Amino acid sequence: MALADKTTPIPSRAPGSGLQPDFPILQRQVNDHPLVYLDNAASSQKPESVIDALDDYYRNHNANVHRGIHTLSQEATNLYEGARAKVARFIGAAHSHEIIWTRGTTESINLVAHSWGRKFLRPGDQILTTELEHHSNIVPWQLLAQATGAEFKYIPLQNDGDRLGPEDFERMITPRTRLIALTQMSNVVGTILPVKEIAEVGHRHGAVVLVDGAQSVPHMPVDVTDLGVDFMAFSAHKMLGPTGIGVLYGRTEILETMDPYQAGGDMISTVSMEKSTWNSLPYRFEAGTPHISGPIGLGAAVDYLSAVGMDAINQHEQKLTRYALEKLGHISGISLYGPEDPTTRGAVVAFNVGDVHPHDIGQVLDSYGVATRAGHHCAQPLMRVLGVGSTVRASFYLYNSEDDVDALVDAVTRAVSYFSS
Ligand code: 7TS
Repeated sequence: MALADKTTPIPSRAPGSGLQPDFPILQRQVNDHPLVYLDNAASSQKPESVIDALDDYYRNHNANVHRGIHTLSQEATNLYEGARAKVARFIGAAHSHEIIWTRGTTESINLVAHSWGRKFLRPGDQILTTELEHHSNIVPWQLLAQATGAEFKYIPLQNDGDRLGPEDFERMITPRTRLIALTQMSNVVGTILPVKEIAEVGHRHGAVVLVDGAQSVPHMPVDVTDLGVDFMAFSAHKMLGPTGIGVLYGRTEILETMDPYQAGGDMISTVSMEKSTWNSLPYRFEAGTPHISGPIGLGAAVDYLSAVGMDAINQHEQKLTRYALEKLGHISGISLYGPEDPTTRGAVVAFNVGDVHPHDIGQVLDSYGVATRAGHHCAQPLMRVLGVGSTVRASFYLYNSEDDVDALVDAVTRAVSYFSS
């Protein structure tokens, strides 16, 4: 059976430039320069092993899952469900059925807003979030509040370096707070929030706790059971996996109480023209033919990340972030945002230089092959706290090295001299 277990083990290696040969795209030239890919918070690159897993599925095992008794369908099902078990282990979930496949973080959060929120929230109930969030962890709750009469509340930031803690949630929580929705790591300033302590506050007051793990799960060890959270949402494409697939982790006891998200095939147990009943977990939330190759690719990504080791990845990224903050800090006129202590932030560095527009900086960086992102990063409330409309953002991953940081600093220095001349 378990075809998934036949995948070739990936030899363990240290993070850094030594991994770059595993990523075909990193061999590219961009604008006559070697590509320096520093837009990992938006999406990561894919190793050969992930590309191979997708290729192998379509070449050798392609069929619909859960419904055929023929060999291909059984192989596809084994690969697909094997990936669910891998992801469950990767995040410390107690059961595979607590892993629900979605299109990504955004859909995972919308699923909870729809299937849990619309069923359980009443007028006057409260949803509590923070000013640090990505739009995906703000707008679904605003819509839910409008639909149910619940109140949308958030913890404001005093400044961009604020590391919100349990005491901030303790101050804002009330007996009517039904949900706390917070990020584990900011996609703009990198702030890491102490989710375990915050979840403890939420639960003591009877609230359900949802964590946006889009930036944390790819970059640090995350154990949902140890953290004690009720929901965790994340996206495969930010952790070496394919686009179009993501995860909603949910605690069994809560998932069991929720209504389906979408209706159709696979999510039902019985259907008559009068009434339908729902399938067991996780299929109740997975209507229709799923994205079969997506989880298989994510499973291969999890194998790769595990072989390198999440602790090693996290330490490597902290080292790069410290180095980048120090070197960028020497550029005259630069404003760096976020916590100063690199141990309390992820590998994301947002900055502006004087009053040069971030898009202009980003374009010059691209002309040197350095890929960053410029914009509001889907975090407009946080931009207001920073007092800007947008920033440049460099974000690192396991295959980046100090040489990449040097290339960034060099290109920013050239951009600054270009715009000040
Ligand atoms: N939450 C956080 C913290 C994110 O960083 C993102 C994507 C999302 C949610 C949404 O994830 P999706 O996969 O559903 O789109 N962040 C970014 C970014 O920072 N730049 O591009 C996408």
